[in-house]
Amino acid sequence: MRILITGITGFVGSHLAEYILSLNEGHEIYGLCRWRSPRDNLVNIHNKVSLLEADICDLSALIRQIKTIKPDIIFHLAAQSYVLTSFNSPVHTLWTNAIGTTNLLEAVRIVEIDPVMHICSSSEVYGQVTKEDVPIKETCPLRPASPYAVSKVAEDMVAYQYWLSYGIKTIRTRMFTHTGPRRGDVFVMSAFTKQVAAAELNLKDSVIRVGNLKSVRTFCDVRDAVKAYWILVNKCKPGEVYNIGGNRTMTVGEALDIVLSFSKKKFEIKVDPQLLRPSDVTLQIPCIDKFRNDTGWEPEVPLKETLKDMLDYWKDQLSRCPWKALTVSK
Ligand code: A2R
Repeated sequence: MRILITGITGFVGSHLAEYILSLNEGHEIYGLCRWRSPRDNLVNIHNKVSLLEADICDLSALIRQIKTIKPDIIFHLAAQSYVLTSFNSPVHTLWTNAIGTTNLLEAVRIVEIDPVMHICSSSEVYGQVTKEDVPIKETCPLRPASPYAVSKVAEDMVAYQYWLSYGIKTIRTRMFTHTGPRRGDVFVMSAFTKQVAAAELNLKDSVIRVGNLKSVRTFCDVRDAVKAYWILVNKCKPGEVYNIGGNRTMTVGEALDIVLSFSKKKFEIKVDPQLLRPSDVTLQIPCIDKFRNDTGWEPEVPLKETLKDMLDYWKDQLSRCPWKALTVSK
């Protein structure tokens, strides 16, 4: 099958491409990227995937590449993916996630192909839920609490509307917290593991900068997440929406304690006001019964293993490129 992954150079896209290749089923993988997209995440598979250039904000570029590839399956992962940045760049976030998704759907409609399309919405669409809403079902009201969340509501709804109006076979996921090696270092567990790795390599002091440690999250490993996405396009019905997430619920502070237990160093924990969101979503516990019942998927990777792999990833990155300890990049 011909498979297109938008956002293939990102965190999830690169793991998804690796997973599909590991199945050895002979699928052809195409990825959309921009001319300056970093290729580092594809280092293990760069000669096994075909990269084509298209910014999802450019409809004509999308039409050109969709015509060339004619994919059977599209995983739409390209996005401005960081909630805090969305407060600084709301228009860019809405443009990329809402208009970019509409462009992709339009390109599929205009080129007249009939792929199964996975549309990556987000648990952020539920916003600040009440205790009665937890665990969060797909029927929970949408109360988006950031420009990112609003952009994902739009992405989610436009995908549904293209199914209703044109029969374009979209299936939406609302993935809860997922993490793993290669996660951008602005994301909480990646930021923590990077700081611990840098201190262990004596590249920085033993201070961990943190945001809100009281937020409750249910963690899922990215390698479980991409398996879920693959099962989704193969087993689920178009028009559906699914919550997907892990099964280990704890505060961000408790997850930090696990990371610190890997190290013999003593760390000082310092709250950085810049890491606190203007309106924080603090209670993200999913009900994944619908997806579990429809597919049989279960998260498998233990959180301890995920966090250890992230620490090892950062140790490897920082020992090869020590200057990365000085910067926070995405
Ligand atoms: O920014 P780049 O050039 O490095 O590429 C990123 C891509 N992307 C775009 N691609 C084409 N046109 C655009 N205008 C555009 N803006 C961003 O999306 C990168 O390859 C990918 C995002 O990667 P990450 O930030 O690592 O996100 P992650 O965690 O892989 O998220 C995947 C999906 C997204 O829909 C999130 O909103 C959702 O999962 O949580």
